[in-house]
Amino acid sequence: MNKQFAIDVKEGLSTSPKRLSSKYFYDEKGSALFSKIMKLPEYYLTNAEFEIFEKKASEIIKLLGVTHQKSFDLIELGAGDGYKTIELLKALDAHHFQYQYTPIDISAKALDQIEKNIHQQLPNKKISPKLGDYFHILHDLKPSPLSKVILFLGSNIGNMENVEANSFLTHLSENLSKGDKLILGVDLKKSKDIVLPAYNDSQGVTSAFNLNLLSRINSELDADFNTDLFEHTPMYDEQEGVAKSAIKSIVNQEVEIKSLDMKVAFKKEEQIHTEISRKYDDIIIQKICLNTGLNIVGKITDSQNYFADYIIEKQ
Ligand code: AVJ
Repeated sequence: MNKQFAIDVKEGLSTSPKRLSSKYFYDEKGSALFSKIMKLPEYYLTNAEFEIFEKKASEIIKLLGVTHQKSFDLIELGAGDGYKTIELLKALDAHHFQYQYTPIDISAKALDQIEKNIHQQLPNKKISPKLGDYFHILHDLKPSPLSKVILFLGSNIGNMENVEANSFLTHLSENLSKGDKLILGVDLKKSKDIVLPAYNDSQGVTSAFNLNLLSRINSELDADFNTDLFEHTPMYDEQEGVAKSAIKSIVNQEVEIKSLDMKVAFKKEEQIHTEISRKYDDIIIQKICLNTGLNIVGKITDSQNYFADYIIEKQ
Protein backbone atom coordinates (compact mmCIF):
# COMPACT_ATOMS: atom_id res chain seq x y z
CA MET A 1 0.00 0.00 0.00
CA ASN A 2 2.71 2.44 1.05
CA LYS A 3 4.82 1.67 -2.00
CA GLN A 4 1.78 2.13 -4.23
CA PHE A 5 1.10 5.48 -2.49
CA ALA A 6 4.62 6.67 -3.42
CA ILE A 7 4.19 5.50 -7.04
CA ASP A 8 0.76 7.13 -7.38
CA VAL A 9 1.84 10.44 -5.81
CA LYS A 10 4.87 10.62 -8.09
CA GLU A 11 2.76 9.87 -11.15
CA GLY A 12 -0.15 12.10 -10.16
CA LEU A 13 1.99 15.17 -9.45
CA SER A 14 4.03 14.71 -12.65
CA THR A 15 1.05 14.81 -15.03
CA SER A 16 -1.10 17.70 -16.16
CA PRO A 17 -3.64 18.32 -14.75
CA LYS A 18 -2.23 17.10 -11.43
CA ARG A 19 -4.25 14.47 -9.59
CA LEU A 20 -4.25 12.38 -6.40
CA SER A 21 -6.63 9.49 -5.76
CA SER A 22 -9.44 9.90 -3.20
CA LYS A 23 -8.67 6.38 -1.96
CA TYR A 24 -5.71 7.93 -0.08
CA PHE A 25 -7.95 10.20 2.03
CA TYR A 26 -8.49 7.47 4.59
CA ASP A 27 -5.43 7.37 6.82
CA GLU A 28 -6.17 7.55 10.55
CA LYS A 29 -6.73 11.30 10.56
CA GLY A 30 -8.72 11.20 7.30
CA SER A 31 -11.01 8.43 8.59
CA ALA A 32 -11.70 10.46 11.74
CA LEU A 33 -12.49 13.51 9.59
CA PHE A 34 -14.83 11.45 7.40
CA SER A 35 -16.71 10.29 10.54
CA LYS A 36 -17.13 13.99 11.38
CA ILE A 37 -18.36 14.73 7.84
CA MET A 38 -21.10 12.11 8.19
CA LYS A 39 -22.46 14.03 11.19
CA LEU A 40 -22.45 17.47 9.50
CA PRO A 41 -25.83 19.10 8.88
CA GLU A 42 -24.87 19.79 5.24
CA TYR A 43 -23.84 16.19 4.53
CA TYR A 44 -27.39 14.94 3.85
CA LEU A 45 -26.31 11.58 2.37
CA THR A 46 -25.93 9.66 5.63
CA ASN A 47 -29.23 10.84 7.14
CA ALA A 48 -31.11 10.16 3.91
CA GLU A 49 -29.83 6.60 3.63
CA PHE A 50 -30.34 6.03 7.36
CA GLU A 51 -33.98 7.07 6.92
CA ILE A 52 -34.38 4.46 4.16
CA PHE A 53 -33.04 1.69 6.41
CA GLU A 54 -34.97 2.91 9.43
CA LYS A 55 -38.36 3.40 7.75
CA LYS A 56 -38.32 1.14 4.70
CA ALA A 57 -36.40 -1.96 5.76
CA SER A 58 -39.51 -4.13 5.25
CA GLU A 59 -39.78 -2.99 1.62
CA ILE A 60 -36.09 -3.75 1.10
CA ILE A 61 -36.51 -7.22 2.63
CA LYS A 62 -39.49 -7.94 0.36
CA LEU A 63 -37.44 -7.05 -2.73
CA LEU A 64 -34.58 -9.28 -1.56
CA GLY A 65 -36.93 -12.26 -1.83
CA VAL A 66 -35.33 -14.00 1.15
CA THR A 67 -37.38 -16.73 2.86
CA HIS A 68 -37.71 -18.03 6.40
CA GLN A 69 -36.84 -21.55 5.28
CA LYS A 70 -33.26 -20.77 4.30
CA SER A 71 -30.42 -18.87 5.90
CA PHE A 72 -28.42 -16.41 3.77
CA ASP A 73 -25.12 -14.52 3.87
CA LEU A 74 -25.41 -10.75 4.34
CA ILE A 75 -22.05 -9.33 3.28
CA GLU A 76 -21.17 -5.65 3.53
CA LEU A 77 -18.36 -4.07 1.50
CA GLY A 78 -16.69 -1.25 3.45
CA ALA A 79 -18.94 -1.46 6.48
CA GLY A 80 -17.65 1.59 8.37
CA ASP A 81 -19.39 1.86 11.74
CA GLY A 82 -22.48 -0.09 10.61
CA TYR A 83 -24.81 2.71 11.70
CA LYS A 84 -27.28 2.20 8.79
CA THR A 85 -26.92 -1.56 8.48
CA ILE A 86 -27.88 -2.16 12.11
CA GLU A 87 -31.38 -0.87 11.20
CA LEU A 88 -31.64 -3.59 8.55
CA LEU A 89 -30.38 -6.24 11.00
CA LYS A 90 -33.03 -5.15 13.53
CA ALA A 91 -35.77 -5.50 10.90
CA LEU A 92 -34.50 -8.92 9.76
CA ASP A 93 -34.42 -10.10 13.39
CA ALA A 94 -37.92 -8.72 14.07
CA HIS A 95 -39.19 -10.79 11.12
CA HIS A 96 -37.23 -13.86 12.32
CA PHE A 97 -35.03 -14.27 9.27
CA GLN A 98 -31.92 -16.47 9.53
CA TYR A 99 -28.71 -14.93 8.20
CA GLN A 100 -25.00 -14.51 8.86
CA TYR A 101 -23.71 -10.91 8.79
CA THR A 102 -20.19 -10.48 7.42
CA PRO A 103 -18.85 -6.92 7.32
CA ILE A 104 -15.69 -6.57 5.22
CA ASP A 105 -13.32 -3.64 5.69
CA ILE A 106 -9.63 -2.90 5.10
CA SER A 107 -9.55 -1.09 8.45
CA ALA A 108 -9.30 -3.19 11.64
CA LYS A 109 -10.46 -0.13 13.55
CA ALA A 110 -13.70 0.05 11.55
CA LEU A 111 -14.40 -3.64 12.21
CA ASP A 112 -13.79 -3.14 15.96
CA GLN A 113 -16.20 -0.21 15.94
CA ILE A 114 -18.91 -2.16 14.14
CA GLU A 115 -18.56 -5.10 16.55
CA LYS A 116 -18.92 -2.69 19.47
CA ASN A 117 -21.98 -0.99 17.97
CA ILE A 118 -23.68 -4.29 17.20
CA HIS A 119 -22.90 -5.65 20.64
CA GLN A 120 -24.56 -2.57 22.14
CA GLN A 121 -27.67 -2.55 19.97
CA LEU A 122 -28.13 -6.28 19.32
CA PRO A 123 -26.39 -7.99 22.27
CA ASN A 124 -26.99 -11.57 21.14
CA LYS A 125 -25.95 -11.17 17.52
CA LYS A 126 -22.94 -13.17 16.34
CA ILE A 127 -21.21 -11.63 13.33
CA SER A 128 -18.20 -12.71 11.27
CA PRO A 129 -16.15 -9.62 10.36
CA LYS A 130 -13.45 -10.09 7.74
CA LEU A 131 -10.40 -7.87 7.37
CA GLY A 132 -9.06 -7.32 3.89
CA ASP A 133 -9.72 -6.73 0.23
CA TYR A 134 -13.38 -7.05 -0.91
CA PHE A 135 -12.77 -9.25 -3.91
CA HIS A 136 -10.32 -11.62 -2.23
CA ILE A 137 -12.81 -12.25 0.53
CA LEU A 138 -15.79 -12.53 -1.84
CA HIS A 139 -13.82 -15.04 -3.89
CA ASP A 140 -13.22 -17.12 -0.75
CA LEU A 141 -16.91 -16.88 0.20
CA LYS A 142 -18.15 -17.89 -3.26
CA PRO A 143 -18.35 -21.66 -2.60
CA SER A 144 -20.78 -21.16 0.32
CA PRO A 145 -24.07 -22.96 -0.47
CA LEU A 146 -26.05 -20.07 1.02
CA SER A 147 -27.45 -17.31 -1.15
CA LYS A 148 -25.85 -13.90 -0.76
CA VAL A 149 -27.03 -10.35 -0.21
CA ILE A 150 -24.24 -7.81 -0.75
CA LEU A 151 -24.41 -4.32 0.72
CA PHE A 152 -22.45 -1.49 -0.91
CA LEU A 153 -23.84 1.65 0.69
CA GLY A 154 -23.15 5.33 1.25
CA SER A 155 -22.66 6.18 -2.44
CA ASN A 156 -19.14 4.83 -2.16
CA ILE A 157 -19.44 3.79 -5.80
CA GLY A 158 -19.69 7.52 -6.63
CA ASN A 159 -15.93 7.91 -6.30
CA MET A 160 -15.60 5.84 -9.49
CA GLU A 161 -16.02 7.04 -13.06
CA ASN A 162 -18.87 5.16 -14.83
CA VAL A 163 -16.49 2.88 -16.74
CA GLU A 164 -14.69 1.96 -13.53
CA ALA A 165 -18.01 1.38 -11.72
CA ASN A 166 -19.04 -0.93 -14.58
CA SER A 167 -15.84 -3.02 -14.16
CA PHE A 168 -16.32 -3.05 -10.40
CA LEU A 169 -19.86 -4.43 -10.82
CA THR A 170 -18.64 -6.98 -13.38
CA HIS A 171 -16.02 -8.20 -10.92
CA LEU A 172 -18.60 -8.31 -8.13
CA SER A 173 -21.03 -10.21 -10.37
CA GLU A 174 -18.37 -12.84 -11.15
CA ASN A 175 -18.23 -13.63 -7.44
CA LEU A 176 -22.02 -14.11 -7.14
CA SER A 177 -24.42 -16.91 -8.07
CA LYS A 178 -27.77 -16.68 -9.85
CA GLY A 179 -30.41 -15.04 -7.66
CA ASP A 180 -27.92 -13.38 -5.27
CA LYS A 181 -28.72 -9.72 -4.55
CA LEU A 182 -26.88 -6.43 -4.25
CA ILE A 183 -28.15 -3.41 -2.31
CA LEU A 184 -26.42 -0.44 -3.93
CA GLY A 185 -26.78 2.89 -2.09
CA VAL A 186 -26.34 5.95 -4.30
CA ASP A 187 -26.76 9.69 -4.00
CA LEU A 188 -29.26 11.04 -6.56
CA LYS A 189 -28.78 13.94 -8.98
CA LYS A 190 -30.17 17.12 -7.51
CA SER A 191 -29.74 20.87 -7.43
CA LYS A 192 -26.42 22.54 -6.78
CA ASP A 193 -27.84 24.38 -3.73
CA ILE A 194 -28.05 21.05 -1.92
CA VAL A 195 -25.04 19.16 -3.29
CA LEU A 196 -22.37 21.84 -3.09
CA PRO A 197 -22.72 22.64 0.65
CA ALA A 198 -22.35 18.91 1.38
CA TYR A 199 -18.81 19.22 -0.02
CA ASN A 200 -18.15 22.71 1.34
CA ASP A 201 -19.43 22.72 4.91
CA SER A 202 -19.42 25.85 7.05
CA GLN A 203 -17.16 24.32 9.72
CA GLY A 204 -14.42 23.53 7.20
CA VAL A 205 -14.31 19.80 7.98
CA THR A 206 -14.43 18.81 4.29
CA SER A 207 -11.66 21.29 3.56
CA ALA A 208 -9.51 19.71 6.29
CA PHE A 209 -10.38 16.24 4.93
CA ASN A 210 -9.21 17.20 1.44
CA LEU A 211 -6.06 19.06 2.56
CA ASN A 212 -5.13 16.17 4.87
CA LEU A 213 -3.92 14.44 1.72
CA LEU A 214 -1.05 16.95 1.58
CA SER A 215 -0.26 16.37 5.28
CA ARG A 216 -0.20 12.64 4.56
CA ILE A 217 2.35 13.20 1.79
CA ASN A 218 4.37 15.36 4.22
CA SER A 219 4.52 12.68 6.88
CA GLU A 220 4.75 9.54 4.73
CA LEU A 221 6.95 10.86 1.92
CA ASP A 222 8.95 13.54 3.73
CA ALA A 223 7.53 16.53 1.86
CA ASP A 224 7.17 20.20 2.76
CA PHE A 225 3.64 21.15 1.65
CA ASN A 226 2.45 24.24 3.54
CA THR A 227 -1.30 23.54 3.74
CA ASP A 228 -1.96 27.26 4.40
CA LEU A 229 -0.87 27.96 0.83
CA PHE A 230 -3.46 25.59 -0.63
CA GLU A 231 -7.23 25.79 -0.71
CA HIS A 232 -10.07 23.24 -0.84
CA THR A 233 -12.00 23.78 -4.09
CA PRO A 234 -15.38 22.05 -4.45
CA MET A 235 -17.39 22.11 -7.71
CA TYR A 236 -20.68 20.63 -8.89
CA ASP A 237 -21.79 20.36 -12.49
CA GLU A 238 -25.58 19.90 -12.35
CA GLN A 239 -25.82 18.78 -15.97
CA GLU A 240 -23.19 16.10 -15.60
CA GLY A 241 -24.27 15.26 -12.02
CA VAL A 242 -20.74 15.03 -10.70
CA ALA A 243 -19.32 16.79 -7.63
CA LYS A 244 -15.57 17.32 -7.93
CA SER A 245 -13.01 18.35 -5.36
CA ALA A 246 -9.62 19.82 -6.00
CA ILE A 247 -6.80 21.39 -4.01
CA LYS A 248 -5.79 24.76 -5.42
CA SER A 249 -2.44 26.45 -4.97
CA ILE A 250 -2.96 30.01 -3.70
CA VAL A 251 0.46 31.22 -4.92
CA ASN A 252 3.28 30.28 -7.30
CA GLN A 253 5.35 27.85 -5.27
CA GLU A 254 7.62 24.83 -5.28
CA VAL A 255 7.26 21.85 -2.99
CA GLU A 256 9.93 19.26 -2.27
CA ILE A 257 9.07 15.58 -1.78
CA LYS A 258 12.32 14.11 -0.45
CA SER A 259 11.39 10.41 -0.51
CA LEU A 260 10.43 10.71 -4.16
CA ASP A 261 13.49 12.77 -4.95
CA MET A 262 11.32 15.34 -6.69
CA LYS A 263 10.40 19.01 -6.66
CA VAL A 264 6.91 19.99 -7.79
CA ALA A 265 6.15 23.45 -9.14
CA PHE A 266 2.67 24.95 -8.72
CA LYS A 267 1.39 27.95 -10.58
CA LYS A 268 -0.93 30.31 -8.70
CA GLU A 269 -4.52 28.87 -9.06
CA GLU A 270 -3.22 25.51 -10.31
CA GLN A 271 -5.32 22.56 -9.13
CA ILE A 272 -4.71 19.01 -7.98
CA HIS A 273 -7.85 16.94 -8.70
CA THR A 274 -8.59 14.76 -5.71
CA GLU A 275 -12.13 13.36 -5.88
CA ILE A 276 -15.27 12.84 -7.92
CA SER A 277 -18.56 12.07 -6.16
CA ARG A 278 -21.00 11.04 -8.88
CA LYS A 279 -24.75 11.55 -8.43
CA TYR A 280 -27.11 9.08 -10.11
CA ASP A 281 -30.45 8.55 -11.83
CA ASP A 282 -32.07 5.40 -13.28
CA ILE A 283 -30.37 5.85 -16.66
CA ILE A 284 -26.87 6.00 -15.17
CA ILE A 285 -27.55 3.01 -12.90
CA GLN A 286 -28.73 1.04 -15.96
CA LYS A 287 -25.62 2.12 -17.82
CA ILE A 288 -23.17 0.98 -15.12
CA CYS A 289 -25.06 -2.36 -14.84
CA LEU A 290 -24.87 -2.98 -18.60
CA ASN A 291 -23.26 -6.35 -19.49
CA THR A 292 -22.40 -7.08 -15.85
CA GLY A 293 -24.90 -9.94 -15.47
CA LEU A 294 -26.77 -7.80 -12.94
CA ASN A 295 -30.41 -6.62 -13.25
CA ILE A 296 -32.20 -3.87 -11.36
CA VAL A 297 -35.23 -5.26 -9.51
CA GLY A 298 -36.24 -2.31 -7.35
CA LYS A 299 -35.44 1.10 -5.96
CA ILE A 300 -36.19 2.57 -2.53
CA THR A 301 -35.77 6.29 -1.85
CA ASP A 302 -35.98 8.55 1.21
CA SER A 303 -38.89 10.95 1.75
CA GLN A 304 -37.03 13.85 0.08
CA ASN A 305 -35.84 11.79 -2.89
CA TYR A 306 -32.23 12.66 -2.12
CA PHE A 307 -30.85 9.12 -1.99
CA ALA A 308 -31.72 5.68 -3.36
CA ASP A 309 -30.97 2.08 -2.51
CA TYR A 310 -31.24 -0.01 -5.67
CA ILE A 311 -31.95 -3.70 -5.28
CA ILE A 312 -30.03 -5.54 -7.97
CA GLU A 313 -30.06 -9.25 -8.85
CA LYS A 314 -27.47 -11.58 -10.36
CA GLN A 315 -28.92 -13.17 -13.50
C1 AVJ B 1 -17.56 8.19 1.15
C2 AVJ B 1 -17.21 8.48 -1.17
C3 AVJ B 1 -19.42 8.56 -0.29
O1 AVJ B 1 -18.06 11.18 -2.02
O2 AVJ B 1 -19.64 11.80 -0.66
C4 AVJ B 1 -17.35 13.13 1.70
C5 AVJ B 1 -16.57 10.94 0.54
N1 AVJ B 1 -15.80 13.31 0.22
N2 AVJ B 1 -17.01 14.42 1.59
C6 AVJ B 1 -18.59 11.19 -0.90
C7 AVJ B 1 -16.58 12.42 0.82
C8 AVJ B 1 -16.06 14.53 0.70
C9 AVJ B 1 -17.95 10.41 0.23
N3 AVJ B 1 -18.01 8.92 -0.02
